[in-house]
Amino acid sequence: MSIALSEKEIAPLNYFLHSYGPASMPTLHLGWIFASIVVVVFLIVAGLLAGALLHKRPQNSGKIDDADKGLRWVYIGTSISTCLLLAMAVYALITLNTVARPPQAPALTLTVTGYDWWWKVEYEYDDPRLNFVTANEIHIPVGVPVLVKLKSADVIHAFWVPVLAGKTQMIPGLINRQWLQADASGVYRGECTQYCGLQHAHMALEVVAQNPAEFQRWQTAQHRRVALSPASDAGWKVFMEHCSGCHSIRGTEAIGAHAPDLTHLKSRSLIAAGTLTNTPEHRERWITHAQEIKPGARMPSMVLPPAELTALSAFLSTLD
Ligand code: HEC
Ligand SMILES: [Cu+2]
Repeated sequence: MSIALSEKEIAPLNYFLHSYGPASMPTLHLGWIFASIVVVVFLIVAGLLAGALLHKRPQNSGKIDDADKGLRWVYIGTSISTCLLLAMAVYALITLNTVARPPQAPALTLTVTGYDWWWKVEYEYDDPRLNFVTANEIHIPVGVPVLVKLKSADVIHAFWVPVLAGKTQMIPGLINRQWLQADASGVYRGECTQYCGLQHAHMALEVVAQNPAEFQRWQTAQHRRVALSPASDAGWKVFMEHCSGCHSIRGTEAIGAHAPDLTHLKSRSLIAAGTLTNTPEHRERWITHAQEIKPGARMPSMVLPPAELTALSAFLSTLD
């Protein structure tokens, strides 16, 4: 039920056929066992019904014994289905308990906050100087549990990476918890699964599970601060003027807090929560046509003179 993936391969989404970790495997089994029981029960009931319809009822002898015989089957049938339902309830509760907590202490804790319509991802460390923020793309080391604290900045969202774990709501004012673990490296797609407004369908995320060395390399790159030459950089000036009110770049004066952090924008493979691949052309199109690409998104389409757009685009390409 889990096929080996290469580092960059995207895992199949079908969570009824695939599971890539211990937070989702027990529910996959539960789903199949329940589905099988339901089918068997249906076949038995349908068979009995067909039998009753086709069977010619014998002349009623009027004997009290015959009625008793019929009642006996009612008792037997009721007892069997009651026991079966109880067993299913116990199995469901055991499964819930199994997936509620990770089998070992989480190797990493991160906070994911849902916004209309993107995800903020915060990595926190004992030394707060190492903390960093990214968006829409979560990197985790393979084979270890990761605890995800879930928050919302506006309405109710829900965090779901189907082949890694069940879904959990993100409720304003509450911090919910969810753990996930990927047992194969690769890319796992997630979606918001609580209707949250116009662009709910364009609120995807990617979980990138990497072997420890790869993950370490990514983490070190995220810790790095951006080296800027602000005075001379025309693109940086455009950014400060038009973008820094919403977007931040760590270690600079751009500290806008209600839009994706762009410190290492180029390290992400998609932009606008899975809407476009992260190429220079798409970044430019997004800046000038955000409202056509994702109508209602909390970023306006920006009208910039061509020279400014070129400078800005060159500047964004340095954010790796
Ligand atoms: C009014 C606030 C606001 C302004 C001003 C703004 N943005 Fe945005 N930007 C956002 C929001 C909100 C998103 C997330 C949209 C979404 O995915 O739904 C976003 C997304 C982006 C993304 C995609 C990031 C990712 O990882 O998905 C890029 C790149 C970007 N903006 C660049 C810019 C640039 C460059 C400017 C200035 C020319 C700018 N933005 C101005 C609010 C803003
Ligand atoms: Cu949603």
